[in-house]
Amino acid sequence: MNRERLIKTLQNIDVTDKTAAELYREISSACMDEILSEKQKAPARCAYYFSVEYLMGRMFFNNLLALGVLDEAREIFAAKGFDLNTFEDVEDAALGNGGLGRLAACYLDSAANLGYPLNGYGIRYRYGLFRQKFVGGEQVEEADDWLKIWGDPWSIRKEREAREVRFADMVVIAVPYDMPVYGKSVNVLRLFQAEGSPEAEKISEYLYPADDTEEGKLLRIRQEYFFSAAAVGERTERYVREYGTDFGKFAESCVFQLNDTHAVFAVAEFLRLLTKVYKVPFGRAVTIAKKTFRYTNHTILPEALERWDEELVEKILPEIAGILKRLQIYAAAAWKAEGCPREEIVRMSILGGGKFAMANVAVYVSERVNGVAEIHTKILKERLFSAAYRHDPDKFLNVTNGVTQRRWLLLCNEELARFYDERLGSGWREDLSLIRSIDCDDAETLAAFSKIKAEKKRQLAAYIEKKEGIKLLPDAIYIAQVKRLHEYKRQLMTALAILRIYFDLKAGKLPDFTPTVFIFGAKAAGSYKRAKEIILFLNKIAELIANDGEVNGKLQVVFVQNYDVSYAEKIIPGSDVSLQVSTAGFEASGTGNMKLMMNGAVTVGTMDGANIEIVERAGRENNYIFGASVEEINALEGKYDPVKFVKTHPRVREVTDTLTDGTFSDADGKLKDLAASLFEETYNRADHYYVLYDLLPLVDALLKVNGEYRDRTLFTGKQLKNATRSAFFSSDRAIKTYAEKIWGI
Ligand code: 26V
Repeated sequence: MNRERLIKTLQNIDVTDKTAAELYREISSACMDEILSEKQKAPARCAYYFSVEYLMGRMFFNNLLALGVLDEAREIFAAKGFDLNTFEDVEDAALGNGGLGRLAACYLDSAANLGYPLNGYGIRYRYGLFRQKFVGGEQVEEADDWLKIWGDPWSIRKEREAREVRFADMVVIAVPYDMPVYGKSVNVLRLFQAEGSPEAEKISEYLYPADDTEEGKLLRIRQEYFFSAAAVGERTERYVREYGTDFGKFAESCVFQLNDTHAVFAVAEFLRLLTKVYKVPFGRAVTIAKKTFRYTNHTILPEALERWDEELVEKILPEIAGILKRLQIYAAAAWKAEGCPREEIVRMSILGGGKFAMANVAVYVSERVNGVAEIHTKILKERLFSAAYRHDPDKFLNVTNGVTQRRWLLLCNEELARFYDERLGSGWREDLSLIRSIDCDDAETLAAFSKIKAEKKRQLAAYIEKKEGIKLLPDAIYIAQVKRLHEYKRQLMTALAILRIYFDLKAGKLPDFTPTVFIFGAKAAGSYKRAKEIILFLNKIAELIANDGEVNGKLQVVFVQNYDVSYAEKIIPGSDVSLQVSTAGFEASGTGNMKLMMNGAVTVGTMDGANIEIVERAGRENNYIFGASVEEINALEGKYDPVKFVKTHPRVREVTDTLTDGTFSDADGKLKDLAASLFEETYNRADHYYVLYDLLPLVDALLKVNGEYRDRTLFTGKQLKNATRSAFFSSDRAIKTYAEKIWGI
């Protein structure tokens, strides 16, 4: 890439009479030309990341930053009378729904920036995660037509590399779209689009189509096999062209990383190609697969662990079903020969109760299996995969997640980046661990940091006013809970805590209360009724408080619409406090917690996921840990009765009563259903996630924050300590660990 040439091209772009979209495409394609001019020699060994989700967000600013032309481009176009910030309206590439997909994007960013050969495989969905609006406080979903206005100048269609993927009832064309990931190396995210017939096109139409019907399940299986088979097909073909059909060196040339179980059909497809097409004996093919695959688990929630009906797979992929059954027989024989107890063999089984256990396939075939935070990996070893762990302990390891500081600090918080530049020079931009040396007790440093936080809060307030038409309270504490909406993440607990504070304020029990704004951002899966009810409840609380002249100068709740990567880039730098309140044991890691820490928010959180490692590094005294630990939660099992619990805890009872006592209008019983989730056995035990049990400790933690915030020096010091101790949570560290300990690249 030739920086001077690119600058010259940018200078020569004429802005007159062009729409923003035209300019966007012109500038982007000038950058693409430079990126693609880079001649790369193919490395001897590559890692491939298999993921159904990539939450890339906006590529424009990220790529200009990576090319080292962002600041100059801003100036060049400003001089022509065009503000590059116009492109803040560009649609996110939201081909994912949460942490799993954003992690994939952070990892691609880090690998390219560190020069590791890591390429991604996935699906080019026609529509990304739905766009969210609120109507009468309820979530309404709209199709995310992400290509409509701005197009996709950051990918190239590779027509000639299209390939066929065969199902029993249809042949689908997988057309690759390559998105270069620019850094020290130029890697590729290759997304396949399904074509060939209207039926075929459905496969890459939507991310996570509802799978509550047989038709929906079949579509999901098709999606998973579609991209896995296209990817494995091209890798094996490429290998055969270079090395022939022996496959003895296959695992030396590539390693396949399974991001959760969504690409586990790649294992079966790999075995199918080797045995059926290239005539490799089954046992030898399994041995090669075992050196090729790696698996990362991202959740222990039983409902999220994929188990596909044998019958369904049989119906559209008979050969694949056959291979998986053969693998079950092969693995069971091996386990038996090695003296595994029967009970353990059952627990590790690939096929059981008429279903394929995709996680068990992944664990069996992978050379390495990892969890995404210390506590999560411990749970994998002791509970979810305990049989496999006993059988093969060396297979398991932890790699705590990380986030890229290029997007989550340099791009979204230029002010903080400059603060580090002024004190450390620019070396920290390459080696984030250098920020640890900032003196957090120095008065001038604290004042400078405090000014930055205030400025980011002001920017956030302006953004929310523009987007939502809501003015945030000025000079308030900004507390953010931004993440997927799920019962285990306990947004409902925060809602009840806010009501508790609201009642106490009204009763005059909190005379010194510093004005506080709670900012929520979350999408609820379209079919997840309860999650949608929680959104509605929070919106009703927001309205109740906003209309109450007694408290609306002290307390405010804002639930922003359509939370996405770009919204996160505003909320995260502008928040004082990060809410990470999942039931201990349920949040595998969390990554929003890391982004908020990196931007100097203190954590109000439970001892769950990466929160544990965050407070270990930032100091428990600089954060607000509350609630039951994993051990306490385990000990409560079978003993906790929320109905009895509220009888002895009137301060809890008072707020849960609002769900049923007419405080809020609830003609269709949506809030009543939330009460049922807490007090009745429905699809889960009553209060399955211990919302009521941890509620008052959360209120106490929030009030402690509120009190300590008044000592501005003390509180700013805590924030700065969090920011400057966040280097461990860089995805650069995580990717180095994957490269060294898992991939060998
Ligand atoms: C998926 C589903 C789909 C069916 C309904 C319930 C449900 C619940 C959870 C999930 C999540 C699947 C995997 C996932 O996104 N895990 C997230 O991965 C992040 C990156 O490792 C991690 O930080 C989050 O803690 C973890 O939830």
